[in-house]
Amino acid sequence: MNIEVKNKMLDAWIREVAEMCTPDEIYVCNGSRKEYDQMIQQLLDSGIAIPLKKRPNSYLFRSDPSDVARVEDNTYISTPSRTEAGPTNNWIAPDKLKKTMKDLYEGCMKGRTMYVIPFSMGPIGSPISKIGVEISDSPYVVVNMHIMTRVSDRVLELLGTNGEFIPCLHSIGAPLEEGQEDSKWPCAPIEKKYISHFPEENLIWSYGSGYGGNALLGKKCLALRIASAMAKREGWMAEHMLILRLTNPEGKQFHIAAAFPSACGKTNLAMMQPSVPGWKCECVGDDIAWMKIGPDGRLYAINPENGFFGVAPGTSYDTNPMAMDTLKENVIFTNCALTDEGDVWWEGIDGDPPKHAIDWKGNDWTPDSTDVAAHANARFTAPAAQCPVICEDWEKPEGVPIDIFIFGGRRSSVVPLVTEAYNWDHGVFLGSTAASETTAANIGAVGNLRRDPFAMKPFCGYNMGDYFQHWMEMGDKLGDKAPRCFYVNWFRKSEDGKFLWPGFSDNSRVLKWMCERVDGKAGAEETPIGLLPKDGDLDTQGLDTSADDLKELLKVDAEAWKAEIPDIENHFTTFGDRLPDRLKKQLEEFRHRLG
Ligand code: TSX
Ligand code: MN
Repeated sequence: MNIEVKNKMLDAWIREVAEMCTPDEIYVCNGSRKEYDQMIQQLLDSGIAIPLKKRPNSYLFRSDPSDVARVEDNTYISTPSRTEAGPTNNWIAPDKLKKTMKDLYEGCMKGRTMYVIPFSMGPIGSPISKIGVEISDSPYVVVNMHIMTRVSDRVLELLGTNGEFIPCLHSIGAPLEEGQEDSKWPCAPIEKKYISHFPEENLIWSYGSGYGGNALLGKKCLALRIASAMAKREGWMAEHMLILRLTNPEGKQFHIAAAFPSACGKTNLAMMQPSVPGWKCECVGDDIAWMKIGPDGRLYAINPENGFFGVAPGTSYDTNPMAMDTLKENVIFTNCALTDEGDVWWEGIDGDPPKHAIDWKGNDWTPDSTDVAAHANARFTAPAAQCPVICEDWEKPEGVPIDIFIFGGRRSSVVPLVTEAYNWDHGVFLGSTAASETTAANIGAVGNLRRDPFAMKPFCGYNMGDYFQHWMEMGDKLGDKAPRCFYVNWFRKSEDGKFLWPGFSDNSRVLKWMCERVDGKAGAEETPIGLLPKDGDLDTQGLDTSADDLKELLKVDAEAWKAEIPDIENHFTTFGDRLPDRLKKQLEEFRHRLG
């Protein structure tokens, strides 16, 4: 071990893990630039990292083709009873799961270095931040954690001798026998992959995968699954939400937190630049919001992350110019294609495809190839501070005051461009029934409706019925200081299959209406589904959408909504007696309004 660890719990845990996993060496990280450079050099020397000539200090990694995404079927919320995990989570009893995983962890770091990574989720020392320590045998995890979290020796100082931290144990599950040659992306087969959470003891155990949310345990595992369970117990919120600041021409600021399921362009919205003259938009975060009620009774949000771990395919100067400018240097790319000029490439990036490239599997690729060049879940890992429109207050320890919650989904029909909830309970109803049609990018048949309440289905660390109740109780505490709730759908299509709304920068028109609603300046019309902008309420100046298309975008078809009720009922039934009565009441009132 390279340093002496003063925190007693941490020191004991490191020794215990080392005894179980039997690594060749132990290295405690300090988060320095020098450490990052050394780790990268080691990854370059072993041929695992590929330097990119076109982007300073940027590297491409290729994962094993079997290890390309989060493994939801192997993800567990291990509470004493199955009911505490609820119907949306896989469950194995803690004793049984720990026994299985201890057998896997036995000797699993043989031939490797065990890295101890102390990190802070949120600005170091912020009252809303939490400290975690990840133990991992993957140097790829170390460099990604450097970007995505605040890895620092200051975290160890802050911990002192008795401070608390969230232990996150990770192994790729590929011990090296003496003389055995290592592969470029060692990992375990799918049946040995486990992403386990023990919310009762704030503990994370991950085994067998080196990819993304399976391995960078500060993100989905700590900041969402474990944090959501802590938030429930402690009276705050850990949400799968982007955070942005809108400033109107008079200089008034509005802070928005928005939850969307995958394939809705959350990162694009987080960095969106308004088309409405005089309005300014800045990014606070693109994925996770931790929110606490402040001394003034309002809800304050921080982004617990330090970087963006974004989907590369589809990202371009057209869809997200601010992300493209974030990616110019100091970036880790995973499973993108490599061009002959030494740059990365992916489907949907600007310009013509290269005549030749190396695809994400390391094979030759040309535009005639039947396979994609970049994997659909190829990623960039980039420092948030590099985003040209990062909000100057993004690291403010007390966070930013949230005025507006947005829920949404991807629907080709039925759901209008925007709806405002009548009140908090109605807003919780909209969040709890959020749904997206599946696209080619996510698994399952294309066009199926998938409910993803609050975009938290894969990320809620306890019974989702109780989570809905927690939302209700937060509303009670916030009272008239609660954020206003809205539901959006950028993806409604015309009968001939064309997107009705231009989206992207023009979404600022919808956000402007929301801000003006908060300010009491914009009108709205009562409909059975909620409040909608009526003629003239939405700023459509300079927009070339036809009046007919605008009408179609804001149409409420009561019959089509009535046809959705059985699916909502089914969805609610899955939560059994954990479904809050206040949501049952919302459904009854909705039914009644539809007539
Ligand atoms: O991210 C998207 N947003 C949010 C942007 C701030 N996307 C991409 C989704 C995949 C991740 C969108 N796609 C959006 C959107 O608002 N809207 C659409 C649908 C659409 C696609 C292309 C066009 C228009 C709408 N193009 C033209 O009309 C030229
Ligand atoms: Mn996410």
